[in-house]
Amino acid sequence: MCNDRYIDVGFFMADVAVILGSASDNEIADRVCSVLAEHGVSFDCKVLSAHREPEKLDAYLQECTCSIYIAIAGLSAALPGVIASRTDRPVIGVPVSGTLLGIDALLSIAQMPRGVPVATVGVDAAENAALLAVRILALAAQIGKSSSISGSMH
Ligand code: AIR
Repeated sequence: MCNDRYIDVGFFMADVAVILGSASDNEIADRVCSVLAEHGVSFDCKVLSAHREPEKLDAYLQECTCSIYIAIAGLSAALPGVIASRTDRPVIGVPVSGTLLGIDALLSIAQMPRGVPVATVGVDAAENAALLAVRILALAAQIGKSSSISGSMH
């Protein structure tokens, strides 16, 4: 899914997993993947609905070794929250407009219970989701480097 122009390296090698609640969210996913590709970030892009195919989503999450999840969904958008309940990796949710100006999806994604964090970007804000993922990865790389330096001093 997403777009053939980009290299989808597979969930066992990618830095970011981009998951869509439906193929109808593909326009948003395409914009996410485009920004990730511009920044040289590898990704795996899949359609997996939290409501329609929960077992398939679970199986994917058990196998996936990606560092960050970007979850794109509209309506009652449970997808980012369900992913965050299954992983301790950062999850970025993208609410999709379509009904109620996307307020339904925005609130579903933003109003997570304590202990299950999801970073929420604006309605249809595909580019910001990708840029946030790029920044988290850059910070993680920086921390990795500095901790190995400080480690060598002890
Ligand atoms: N959706 C799919 N499963 C659960 C949810 N919330 C969302 C999709 C899409 C919207 O429902 O993320 O934005 C409409 O999906 P569809 O397949 O009917 O076009």
